[in-house]
Amino acid sequence: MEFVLIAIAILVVGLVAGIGLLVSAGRRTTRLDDDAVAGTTLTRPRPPAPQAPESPPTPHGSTASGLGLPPETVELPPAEPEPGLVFDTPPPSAGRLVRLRSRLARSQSSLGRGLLTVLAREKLTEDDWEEIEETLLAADIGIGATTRIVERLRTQSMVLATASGTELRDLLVSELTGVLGPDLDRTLGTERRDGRPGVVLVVGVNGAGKTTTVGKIARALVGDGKSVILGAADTFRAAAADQLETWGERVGVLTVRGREGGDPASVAFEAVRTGVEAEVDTVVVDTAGRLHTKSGLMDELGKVKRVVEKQAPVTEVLLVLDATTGQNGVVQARVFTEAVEVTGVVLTKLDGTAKGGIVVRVQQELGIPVKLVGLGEGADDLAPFEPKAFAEAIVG
Ligand SMILES: Nc1nc2c(ncn2[C@@H]2O[C@H](COP(=O)(O)OP(=O)(O)OP(=O)(O)O)[C@@H](O)[C@H]2O)c(=O)[nH]1
Ligand SMILES: [Mg+2]
Repeated sequence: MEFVLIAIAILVVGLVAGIGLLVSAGRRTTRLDDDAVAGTTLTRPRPPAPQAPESPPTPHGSTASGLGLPPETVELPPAEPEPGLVFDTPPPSAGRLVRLRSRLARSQSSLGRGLLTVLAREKLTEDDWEEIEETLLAADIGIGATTRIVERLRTQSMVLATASGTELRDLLVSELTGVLGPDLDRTLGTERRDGRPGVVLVVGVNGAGKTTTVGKIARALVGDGKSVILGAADTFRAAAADQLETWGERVGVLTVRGREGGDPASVAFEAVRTGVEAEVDTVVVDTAGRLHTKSGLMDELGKVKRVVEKQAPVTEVLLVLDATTGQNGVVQARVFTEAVEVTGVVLTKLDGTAKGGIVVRVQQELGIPVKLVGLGEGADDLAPFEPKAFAEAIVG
């Protein structure tokens, strides 16, 4: 009996030690230098799982010298996967808008169905045209685009009178697509250029969805077979870096972070430097949305961009906008466009609003293309924006 008890005790101790080892292998943070000015640390991601051949090539290793401090070699993820550790395998980004179209159900019911009901009436009166105009304005499409759509539909009213339900729908989709800027260049600047990684800087007011979007972009890039490094340049709150690191760890992506209150430009610089040395495809940098003063934040963003460009040109500046904030959000956004040269807009939380037309207004008022749309809190609920697929989704 005693033998049996001793044997069980030995087994339990062995098991606990084994689990401990496995957990510590999953998450490792290497502090580059305790006295580093920026307190920058690198969190090593777990290696890619053997069953995910489409995972990005892992960086080869890099030296992380801290800022002006003696270089210290930091090993990035080993080429050989450690057994038992599995990463998420995100789906590729293509075709996501179509897959997520049901998320726009609120917009669908207020815009698509509303318009189709009126357009299907036998003879359209002035009151009907007013109703169409009001429906478009209520969806936040903006006065310019609304006028254009109504005028174009009116000139086609002879056609409308005899059109079938499907024909009406197609007509509406084509008019909406027309005001969504179908010819704008929405390519994301994530590719390597001149032997250096693409650098994506993500800015926006607090709560807009920046960190979530950076995480989702990293996943989408990994899903598309790219290698990625994240920079947690929101040093305003320590939790922000933790949040980002968690996103990265799930897909085996390295996060470069600094200490709370540290210099965001230093962290961004380190992230891009690490990306250059590791020869990754893309470095995505998250920034703070809040500072004590607005001008302080804008100065800081300008500095982050300038400092990063000592390593590699910033290939994309994404402004994250919360679609549910309407006009207010657009006004706030202008401040950012003055501080940094914004090249694309990410419109988040489109799943939470009936005003899908905000895409049109944002583009027209800021003169910057919407490149990505956030359609939920799920890890892969971010889609490249495609005007026709979007128009089809909101018409229903
Ligand atoms: N429904 C929905 N929620 C979203 C979307 N994108 C982000 N969110 C949520 O919005 C909240 C704020 O997102 P964060 O990514 O932390 O926002 P942030 O801009 O980084 O905020 P700060 O770091 O405080 O400036 C989180 O609860 C996200 O889950 C989206 O497309 N749809
Ligand atoms: Mg954040």
